[in-house]
Amino acid sequence: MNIKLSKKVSDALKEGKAVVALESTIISHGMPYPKNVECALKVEEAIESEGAVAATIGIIDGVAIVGMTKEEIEEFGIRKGIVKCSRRDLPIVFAKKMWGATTVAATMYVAKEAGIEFFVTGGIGGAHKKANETFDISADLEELGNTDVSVICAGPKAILDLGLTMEILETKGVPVLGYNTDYLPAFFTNTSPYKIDYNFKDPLEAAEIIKAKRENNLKGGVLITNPVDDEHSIEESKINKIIDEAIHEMEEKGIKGKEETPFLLSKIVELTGGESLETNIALILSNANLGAKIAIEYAKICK
Ligand code: PSU
Ligand code: MN
Repeated sequence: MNIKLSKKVSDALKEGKAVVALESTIISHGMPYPKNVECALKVEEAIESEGAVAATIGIIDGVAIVGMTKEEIEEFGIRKGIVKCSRRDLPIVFAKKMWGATTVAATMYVAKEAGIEFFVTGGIGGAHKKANETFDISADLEELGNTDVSVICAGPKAILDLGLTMEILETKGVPVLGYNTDYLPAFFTNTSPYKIDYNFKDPLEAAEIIKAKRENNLKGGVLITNPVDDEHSIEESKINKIIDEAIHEMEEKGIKGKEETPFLLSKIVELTGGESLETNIALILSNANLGAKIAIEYAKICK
């Protein structure tokens, strides 16, 4: 096995304590330095201050570390050449002893192997616009269909086709829950026209739904969406214009495949004059608080 748990994480799991996994693509490919490292450390603090244990996941010299140290997180924020690692990249990165920043899909896989039920991130990947022609559909959706991990996020990024993304989640049997909302949050914006499957009002309710999914062998993930607060939500028409501009530039430059999401995220930061980055950080912190609370309720009802 190319997976290693920190002592803190492995002790917490043995004792049935709440543990929350975190990804590293967001650190290496999702945000500029030094905000990426600041944000990653703040997210860990937020989880721990709720009383859960944070486990940031990344691959170092071919070993997936579950529960990275502060120094390792810092290194993921600075080091050049860390591979953006989705499920298909894992065997290569393991065998070649490379460094890999895990995406939602790869982090879910590692979390499941480690025995962690909860995973907090910013936004998941999904069906890209024009996916009906390009087939560019994030492996995150496939992983949500197959892997028993609950993912807390602020919705799929609005750089995606949200309607198509919801259709695929339905096909794969992934329940989409919303925290005090009937509509799917769209990452930078806290709402969209798409209805989610259930509006839950408190962390215990979400924990009970996850427990019911596990007890009834309904394989796969649960997607828990948490809308960003009004203060940080960027107006839909404004962000959509910027997204269109970013996509246009991406197409002109011929950027494709796994480079698309990192390019779009950094272009949007540039075009919003840094506003989208502040929103991104605010939403992850809020997801961390919510995720930790759900994990704690879950640990209580599963005792
Ligand atoms: N959400 C963010 N920032 C990110 C990502 C999501 O706020 O950097 C990353 C996640 O790791 C996600 C990945 O799994 O983007 C999706 O990439 P792709 O579309 O290439 O599958
Ligand atoms: Mn893709």
